Amino acid sequence: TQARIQHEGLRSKIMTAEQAAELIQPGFNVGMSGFTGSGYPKAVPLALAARMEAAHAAGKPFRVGLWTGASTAPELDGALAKAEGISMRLPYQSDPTVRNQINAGGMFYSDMHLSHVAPMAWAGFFGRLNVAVIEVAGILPDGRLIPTTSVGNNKTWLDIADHVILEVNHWQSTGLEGMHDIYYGTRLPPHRQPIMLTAPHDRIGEPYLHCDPEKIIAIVQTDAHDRNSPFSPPDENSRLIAQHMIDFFQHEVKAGRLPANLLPLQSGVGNIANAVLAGLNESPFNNMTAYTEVLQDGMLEMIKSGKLTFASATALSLSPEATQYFTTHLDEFRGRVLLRPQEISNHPELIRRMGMLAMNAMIEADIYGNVNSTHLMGSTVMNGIGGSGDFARNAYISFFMSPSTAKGGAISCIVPMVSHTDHTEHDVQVIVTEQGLADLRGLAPVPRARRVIEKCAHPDYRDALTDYLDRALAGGAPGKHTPHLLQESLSWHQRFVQTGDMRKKG
Ligand code: 0RQ
Repeated sequence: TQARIQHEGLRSKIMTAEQAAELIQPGFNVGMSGFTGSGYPKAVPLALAARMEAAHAAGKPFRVGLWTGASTAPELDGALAKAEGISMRLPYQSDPTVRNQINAGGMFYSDMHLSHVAPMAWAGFFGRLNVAVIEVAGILPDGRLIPTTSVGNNKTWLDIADHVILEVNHWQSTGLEGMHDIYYGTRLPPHRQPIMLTAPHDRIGEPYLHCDPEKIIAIVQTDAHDRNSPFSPPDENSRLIAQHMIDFFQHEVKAGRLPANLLPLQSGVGNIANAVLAGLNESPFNNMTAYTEVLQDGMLEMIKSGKLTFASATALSLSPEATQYFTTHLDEFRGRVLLRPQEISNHPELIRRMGMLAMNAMIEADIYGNVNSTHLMGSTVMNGIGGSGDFARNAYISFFMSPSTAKGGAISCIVPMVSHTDHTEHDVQVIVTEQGLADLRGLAPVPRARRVIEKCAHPDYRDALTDYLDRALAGGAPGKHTPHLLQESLSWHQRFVQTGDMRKKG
């Protein structure tokens, strides 16, 4: 305890998770740490959920507004949702219980660009933040805090919350000290200044979080590991998508449109993203860098092999094996990994300046290149937009990747019109499926559609898509710029909802 909590005055605030949870009242807005299963508080949310369940059993309402960095874990999102204790959730989630409640209409969800959260919270757009619950690795004698495996919105929650509860997690390696870069230079308009970061390895801040000790009302000690989702090896479709991407990069280097070591990489979460990283690790490219949101197994492997010289992120999201390796070989990664607040890791100014290659997964794309990252059949939310919009709109080249079909072929991921739009045709430059890669840069809508159908659609759906476009062009649509048959444009989704298959029978 003495080694982790070096501020003497603060030791008097040590209490149990149950005692700390008593300090959170119904109707509060609570800002918690946590990003993609890393660095979230592990004890107070469970104690809070128990308090909520007891209140509900006694017929008393007990719900809070829950703000985080991004997705957390079953002990946080899962437990609070199970207790029916979340009234409003932002900005990103991927928890099955939370998802079900949102889709059943039992919880409001504000799905936001991750770079927008901190400035909007500062501006007061979400109301008052009553309490922050933040995991740290340690407290220095002067009260500065050592962050853990994610930074997310912690700086902002600590700054704007009325009160702060800290969880000091003894499982988190003290070796993480020095691997963070917390920037305190952001301002609200009209006081904003340029952010002086020009390369992924630049340090512009300091290794610690600040917090006024007067605001700290509780310190809870834990010894619990991060979520650590297991990592599945790439499947055949992911491997094909990765190969298309690498062929494209090689082509672009030859054409002089990309440097030999590429440009800073951003890679989304999931199987496909990991497969592309695995492919890059086997590729001829060297001295690559990453300026990304989440550092997952694939990037760790690239650092280990020396292919990737530096990775900047806001969180780790590693498998149990990779976590084990990372924590026991921290010195290998010191100077090559830096974690930053998400408003900096995802900052449009920096993404545009560095000229990034943004690679994200999608749910579906339409023939014109509009992309849906968040909704199934138009109305059911899956996870959220996360950082994909921050990166896609501002990247040097933005890629969206998906298998061409889902649910055993019953769904085409290339459709006449997307059932929900997260990334408009203007933000989408390259679409990739296992069938091929459609480079849409500089094309008008009709040639874009021809290319998407030819390169990306599954053969089972290609003719139907071409037929749709031909009929729209031939006179079914009043305009020839982006021809659509309005009665038919969402009929594929409607057919799936009714019959379980987008294909016409017979
Ligand atoms: O459902 O498991 O029930 O079959 O959707 O699909 O193939 O497992 O895809 O895990 O890579 O996630 C876009 C959701 C892809 C993710 C998305 C069904 C499919 C399956 C999931 P089942 P997969 P992945 C930075 C970047 C937004 C955030 C982002 C995501 C399930 O990548 O949330 O980019 N992205 N962040 O069967 C209906 C379709 C479908 C479909 C697939 N067209 N219609 N269902 N499915 N296509 C990171 C952060 O921001 C934190």
